[in-house]
Amino acid sequence: MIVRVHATHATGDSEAEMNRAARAERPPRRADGRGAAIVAVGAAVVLAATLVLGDSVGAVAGTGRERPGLVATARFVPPPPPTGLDPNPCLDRRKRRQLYCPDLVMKRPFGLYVDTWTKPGRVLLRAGNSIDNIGSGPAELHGVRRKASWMVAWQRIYRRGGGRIRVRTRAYLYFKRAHLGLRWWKVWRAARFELWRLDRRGRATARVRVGPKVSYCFRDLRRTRPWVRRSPPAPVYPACSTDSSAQRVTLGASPGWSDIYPPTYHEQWIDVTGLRGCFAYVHIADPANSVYESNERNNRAAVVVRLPYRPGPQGCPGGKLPAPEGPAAPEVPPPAQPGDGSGSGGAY
Ligand SMILES: [Ca+2]
Ligand SMILES: [Ca+2]
Repeated sequence: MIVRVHATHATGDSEAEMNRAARAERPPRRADGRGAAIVAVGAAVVLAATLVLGDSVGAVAGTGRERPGLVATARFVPPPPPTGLDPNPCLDRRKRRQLYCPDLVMKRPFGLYVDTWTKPGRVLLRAGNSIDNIGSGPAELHGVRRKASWMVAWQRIYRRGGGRIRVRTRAYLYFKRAHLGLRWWKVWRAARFELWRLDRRGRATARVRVGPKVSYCFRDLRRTRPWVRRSPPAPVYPACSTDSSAQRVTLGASPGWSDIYPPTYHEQWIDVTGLRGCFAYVHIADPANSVYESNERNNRAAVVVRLPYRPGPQGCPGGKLPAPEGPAAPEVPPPAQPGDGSGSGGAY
């Protein structure tokens, strides 16, 4: 399968950054138990540093205890890989007949422009994105607080006969600092920006850069496809929560509605410094498969750009991306492992 990229002239918390933070913050394991002492000292240092900076801490690493109304501001450590995953019932012919399943798609990146001031010395190519739900049911995630900055989330899928089911996907909600200088409860790894180099025939040959932004708050911002069946006339999922004391948060995107992020928003860019030639600028919805959908292979959209970027005709062949990698999550749940973030006080 080839995904055609529209030749045209034409939204941070990267996973790499998270992983670096995790490596930096994880204390070395000691057989003599000194690791625990390091954790305690580290937690005290984080708490002190944060208080000095005027921010607040909701949970001290290692205690697992929350203080309502306060929020961790230290660099966070990602949760362990989720275990106990359910299979995707929306890809099961028999089961999906009983369900209203979501189907996320990504609009083509829009509003591209060069930004040389956000990161002095670097060239950022910004673009807006829009995550749309064209399925028959909402993409709804219900998070339950486990750590200061994290919630484990379950997906709710509504039954055609009434009621709903709950499935464990790879979803986590993250209390992320973003636009307006506020923290928002967002879906971690809800989308990803990628830049692919194109050959002379317009075929994508290598992924050369990724953008920093991966967290988005699902919401009903605009009803862009009112013709979609079961599209509610009014928003069901309003603006995302900034409540630092929230213990439960529900995020979602209704059928026919879009969650839209302008190119000016926080981390809506890919660093294209030093690159020349033709590339596909790709936006991917739900790259980690946090949301089970009726179609997992239509989540990408792209435009072709020539770098250094200038608006107008790009003079590049239409791009062809390699086939999607398929569902990001295995359809058969992996065996359970200790340390699952869905348990109480997951170890991170
Ligand atoms: Ca989809
Ligand atoms: Ca998905």
